[in-house]
Amino acid sequence: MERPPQPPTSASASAKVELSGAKIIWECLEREGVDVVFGYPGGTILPTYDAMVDANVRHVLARHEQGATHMADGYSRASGRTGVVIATSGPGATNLVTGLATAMMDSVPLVAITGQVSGPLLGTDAFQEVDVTGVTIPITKHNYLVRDPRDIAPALREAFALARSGRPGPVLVDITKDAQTRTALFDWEAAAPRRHLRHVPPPVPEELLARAVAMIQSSRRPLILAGHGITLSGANRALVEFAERAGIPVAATLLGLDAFPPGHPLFLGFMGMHGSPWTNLAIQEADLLIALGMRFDDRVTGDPATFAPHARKIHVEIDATEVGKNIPVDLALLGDLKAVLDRLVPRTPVLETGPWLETLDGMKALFDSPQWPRVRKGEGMSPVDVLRELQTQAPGSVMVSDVGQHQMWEAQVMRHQRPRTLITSGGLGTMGFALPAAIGAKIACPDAEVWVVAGDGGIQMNSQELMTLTQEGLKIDIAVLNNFNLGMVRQWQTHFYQDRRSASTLTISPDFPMLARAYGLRGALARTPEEAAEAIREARASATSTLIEFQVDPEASVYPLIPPGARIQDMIHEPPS
Ligand SMILES: Cc1ncc(C[n+]2csc(CCOP(=O)(O)OP(=O)(O)O)c2C)c(N)n1
Repeated sequence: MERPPQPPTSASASAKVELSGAKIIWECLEREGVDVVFGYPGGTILPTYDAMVDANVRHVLARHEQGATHMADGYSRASGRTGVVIATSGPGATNLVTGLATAMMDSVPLVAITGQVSGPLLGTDAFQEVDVTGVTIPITKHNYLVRDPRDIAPALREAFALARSGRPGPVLVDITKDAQTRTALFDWEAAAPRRHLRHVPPPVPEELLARAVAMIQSSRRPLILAGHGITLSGANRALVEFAERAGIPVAATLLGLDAFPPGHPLFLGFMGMHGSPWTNLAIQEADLLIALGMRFDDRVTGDPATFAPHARKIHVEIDATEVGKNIPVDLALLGDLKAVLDRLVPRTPVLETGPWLETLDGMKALFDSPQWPRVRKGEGMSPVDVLRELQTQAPGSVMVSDVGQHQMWEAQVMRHQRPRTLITSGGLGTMGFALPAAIGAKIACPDAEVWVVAGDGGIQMNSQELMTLTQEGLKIDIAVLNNFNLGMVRQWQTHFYQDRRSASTLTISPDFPMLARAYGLRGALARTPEEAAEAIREARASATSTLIEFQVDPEASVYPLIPPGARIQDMIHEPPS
């Protein structure tokens, strides 16, 4: 959430002044260009909240620290800036855990600032003491425990630099209460970060680029696998140039779906467990995979031993630890994706991929139709039809989806026209993510039309943030696909547990439209396609945010489905008979 470098604030740029640690925190945030933070106060962070009164930063008071973290995350994903979340010690800090893990898995730059009990109390099991740096080591890029006000500025500056450098991610800075109240000489210049420079790999050697070019040159059936790294590095345009120049088709991961224009003739679409069959079969037929900013996770590969058996693999990746982790590769180009592509594109040969593209067209024709993706013709409204209607009426919206069947249908049906218009928890699969993330996204992009797509299960996980939405005067519309089930769990029970339903039926839920109204939104109910179309029209026309409950077929399942760990060719196309 950084603005361009700011003019000096209360402490002048060059002068070194004695300030409380709390004031130093806000000085640093302002100088980092932060204009909004998401948070929730409490005892050990009170000095910082007190100093906030004089700071020039918007604070969004969430209703739960998890919500605040997802808001900062959504803000970052929608804008490319670093999100900031603030919480108190103990339960406030532990409530950040799911949000930090979500951001870590999806490489989202965040800075979390937590209050901690005063230095003399550390290790005494003091009231609301928890070792949050210990708790968050595996789910942050780095974290700090700051006990001395002199260390606040260096820690925060380094935290911002680390969060956005190399592979982005969350960084937590835990600051004791007495470090916030004591004073120190604030010296912005002297606090400049140095360590983060280690995280940027050196430029790719020319000879490795030449090897990549040779591999591309000799390929007849090349395929690009586009991941989240494309958008994170701003390589969207470079990707289009690369694909067009060489005539290489592009498949996308869930988080790569908005990385490449969906209507482009070279776009093959969604790969992986619920990806389109032709995209997955293309992977199995390819003789060269060029993986760009993606990490071959298990939802993409299925059984790694049988994944892309005929393909040599080039992996362009900024994080060396990802290379060869899940799938062995033949060549790794380590570095910022845009920097690598900018050098690779002019060297890329023009390939004769016509026959390969014709083969792919043939494969696509076998499956693709206006009815794809298929859901059973069952009781009630088809969830896919609801999303098609949303696509027709609100193309180009920022779609923020939760986790479950609706997330997969959203990915299959909606066309994400521009980078940063699909926001979803891909790696951690965090239910309850969408509503707060949408609040952050809307604050980042106030002129965008923003939609939440959630299930009846997930919307209940952070529904308290409906209050934050109204409090901030935001216009966000919410589509709850109510299938009266934890649908994805029910679907797995159907396929993998002989349809024995265990704790997957939501026998009782709140009256969703009434719940929306209780929080100051409009509420609407749609049970038929006609009602759905009308409800979407009315929601878009209204200045007030609307939550629409779409009651959909409880038994609809997402197809295709590659069973976890199975071979791509074992994909299931329809319900068990
Ligand atoms: C926090 C969390 N808890 C549990 C899960 C496991 N899980 C994945 S999908 C799902 C069901 C989601 O149900 P709902 O929100 O109604 O969406 P639907 O699948 O019906 O579209 C569950 C419980 C999860 N992903 N996240």
